[in-house]
Amino acid sequence: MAHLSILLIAFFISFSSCQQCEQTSDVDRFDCYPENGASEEKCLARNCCWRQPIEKTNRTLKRPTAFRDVNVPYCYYPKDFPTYVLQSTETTDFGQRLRINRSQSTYMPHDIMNLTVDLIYETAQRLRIRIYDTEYKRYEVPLEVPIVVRKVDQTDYDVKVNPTPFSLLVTRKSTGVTLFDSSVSPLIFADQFIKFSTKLSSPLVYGLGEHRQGLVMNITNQWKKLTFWSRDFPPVQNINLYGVHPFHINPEFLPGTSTQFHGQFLLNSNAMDIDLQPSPALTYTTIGGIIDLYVFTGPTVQNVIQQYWDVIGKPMMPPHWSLGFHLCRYGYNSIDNMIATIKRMDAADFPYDVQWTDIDAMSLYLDFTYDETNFRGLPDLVRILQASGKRYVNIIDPGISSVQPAGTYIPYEEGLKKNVFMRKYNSNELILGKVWPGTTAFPDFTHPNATDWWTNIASAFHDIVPFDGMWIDMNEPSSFIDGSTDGCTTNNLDNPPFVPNVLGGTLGSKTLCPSAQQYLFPHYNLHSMYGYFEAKASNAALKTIRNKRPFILSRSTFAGSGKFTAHWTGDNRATFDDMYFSIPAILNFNMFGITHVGADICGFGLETTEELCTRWMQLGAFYPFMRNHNDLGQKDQDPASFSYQAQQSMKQALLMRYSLVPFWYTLHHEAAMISRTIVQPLFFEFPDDMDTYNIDQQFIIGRAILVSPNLKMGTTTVSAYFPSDTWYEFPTGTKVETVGSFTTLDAPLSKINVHVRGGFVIPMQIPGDNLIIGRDNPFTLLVAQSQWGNASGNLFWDDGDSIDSIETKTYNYLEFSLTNATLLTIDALVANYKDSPMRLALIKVLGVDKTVINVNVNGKNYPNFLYNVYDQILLIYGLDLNMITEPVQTIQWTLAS
Ligand code: MIG
Repeated sequence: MAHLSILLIAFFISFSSCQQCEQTSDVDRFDCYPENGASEEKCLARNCCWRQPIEKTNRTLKRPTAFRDVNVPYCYYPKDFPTYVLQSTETTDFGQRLRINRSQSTYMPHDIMNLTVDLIYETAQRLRIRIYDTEYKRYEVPLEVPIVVRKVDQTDYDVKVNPTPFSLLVTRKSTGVTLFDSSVSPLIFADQFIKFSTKLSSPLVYGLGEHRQGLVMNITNQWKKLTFWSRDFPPVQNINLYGVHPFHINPEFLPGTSTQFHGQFLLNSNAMDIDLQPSPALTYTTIGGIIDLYVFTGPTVQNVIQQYWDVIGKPMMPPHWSLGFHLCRYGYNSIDNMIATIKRMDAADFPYDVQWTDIDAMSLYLDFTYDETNFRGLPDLVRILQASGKRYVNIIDPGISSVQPAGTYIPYEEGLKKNVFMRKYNSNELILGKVWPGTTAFPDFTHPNATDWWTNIASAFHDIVPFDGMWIDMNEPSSFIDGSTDGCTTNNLDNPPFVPNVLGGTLGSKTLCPSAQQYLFPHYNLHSMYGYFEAKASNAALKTIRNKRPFILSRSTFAGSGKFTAHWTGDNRATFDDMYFSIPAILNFNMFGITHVGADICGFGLETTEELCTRWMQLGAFYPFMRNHNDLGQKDQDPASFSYQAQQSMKQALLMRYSLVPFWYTLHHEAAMISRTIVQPLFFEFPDDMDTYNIDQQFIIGRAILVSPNLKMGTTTVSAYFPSDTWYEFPTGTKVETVGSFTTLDAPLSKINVHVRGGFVIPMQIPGDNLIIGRDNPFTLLVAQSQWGNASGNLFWDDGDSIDSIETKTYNYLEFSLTNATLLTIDALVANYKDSPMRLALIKVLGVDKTVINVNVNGKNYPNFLYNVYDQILLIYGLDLNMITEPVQTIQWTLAS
């Protein structure tokens, strides 16, 4: 009987909401049953619509299956699905405060019936929408974001509130384009289930990391689910990975106008799914916190990035030495192997700056120890390296062994005393996991004592092994077991009513129980920020210990981590495919404000080949962060381990990198000061060229250097796209003839194709064996003329690793400008750093289409120049100009008429 009445009710509901289920197109269905095992009964029990897709499609349709496949949902929200209605509107200093409520609850437990919506008009280009429980304070992400109490008068956006059912519409004032529109699906706000959607303005979406995927998510014909919950797993597609960055960029294509861009950032650290569908639309489903959504109106893509970084913080300025080549591997296994590697690198004359060690150099995998048997003499070796201008970085994992004999392991014992370890739910006992050293406790880096404790134990080790930077691995945090040595509880933190599509199916998969206690909030909320807080503490520790600009490399990151750390893309493999995926990854991390980023060159897992490693060293020479790293058990892959011929190709790429370090360093300064990406996709610079939107096998460094690596095994050409502009080959300087299309370039194994864009002056330096040795080497300028005969550039230079050189203005800042195709000026706008001679030895001017008949330097005739009529290159050599003694210097030449 009861059974029958349930069926009748279900029938009645589906019948009565028939019209509400009408839909002209499948793509506008918003999934009401994303979990496994959807069925008609379960769907109807949620008051949702259950229908076969209407469109005949050759896609696999979403049927109830054992795994979550992503496609047209059978189960979707009817138009009248109960949701919130507007109760009141109040004008406030920051904008508007709305009260909304709902009278009917949903299928999720603990709906929050009364919500407050704050519309904060923070800047003319930045709107913040906060939706939260009117009565009880909920968890909010402990990220320091700007607090705006007074609205701006003029905004580039308009906000409209729809009262019943409640929804928000944000449009761009100038064009009317939709920037946010939540009317497409009902808002659900339950204690552990928050879901809302927005219409997108185009089906091209960028960002939403960390995931392994191509640069553009084109959802024209695609449903896509992205999951956010930091996770240690070798990067593969369609799973949650090490970091969490719920930020995306969406271009707005309007016929007859230049492309504009907007972005959104959901400030939420709980486990989350973001679904994309062809309408085009985006759905956020998060299981905690509040809705704290930023809308950035650009209108250029770099404006969107600036507006995002204004919220999360700008990237750190890295030390100069960290721009050099880094060499690492897991499994030197002994100091002898490591010394052998260093020696062959030096003997083969590779420029290189930083030597690393992995966990095999630890004693029993204990943090802040070294193996005094197999790595006997490590402290001396580090000092020897440092004496020759090299640096040393070692690895630290967060798990602190809790099972060492009493009195033998200070990091643990001090940590206990200072109360810094995470605890079990509702208990004073530590929560323990298992990592390399066996059973471990996990520091809670949000604890007020944690940074001091971390600094002290790192400092004590630094007294023994004077490391220069810290590599923080395994900080998702990763554990070899699920939950803890005692499993997890059955409470609603460990077993929420809805679990996003996380790898392993549960939140505690290969990490700690979400119910674990941290000082600020339960791990349930802070899990994805573990690496963020560890990076913050490590950055502070290094500042204290070395009193120099810190270098941290973190695997797990969250929005804002770039303030503290560099990043690498984790455990990739030695395949050509992995090499390709590194490009969208470094471009994405630049958008996320973690500009100092690279992938393990030559591949971490699997055995590399000479061809792959050569190609990858060539590509990696143009990553912001360049490190060759290898897994335990794989054969050596340092450049010196290959054939003489391969070495020459790798060396060529390294010399290209080292010669460009002044340019890189200046880009980092710009990133840190004015929020610009260091490397960027082509469409950032050529937004009106539709051919650029899908390009992710090439990228641009700064605004000026186009890198077109050969990513295909066994090939000797590459198909490269040259946006319509002037391009010159680097370093030769010859002009590219065909632009505005794909061109086939020669790309034998000995060559990586790199081109300089007309209109830019690139500051360069003659490379030394490492960046310390080469620091005072002469500079050179590469002047790439635009078609109008002008070019500009700049150079930031300081001592390379002071903490406060920017604040104290102890730096030099030069501007270069070419005008009239004949006059180059060097303007030392700031010249406060005098410890290093900034001698200019050579100027190379590209695109000089008339014979040069004489050259003048600072008003005096200068005889040392060569004009190459065939390649149209002017070389002014043998200079010895001190670029910072005079405020302005001029180099002028006369062209034959
Ligand atoms: O469980 O320290 O991503 O770079 O070599 C593996 C050993 C732990 C993972 C890192 C990798 C590192 C490795 N680590």
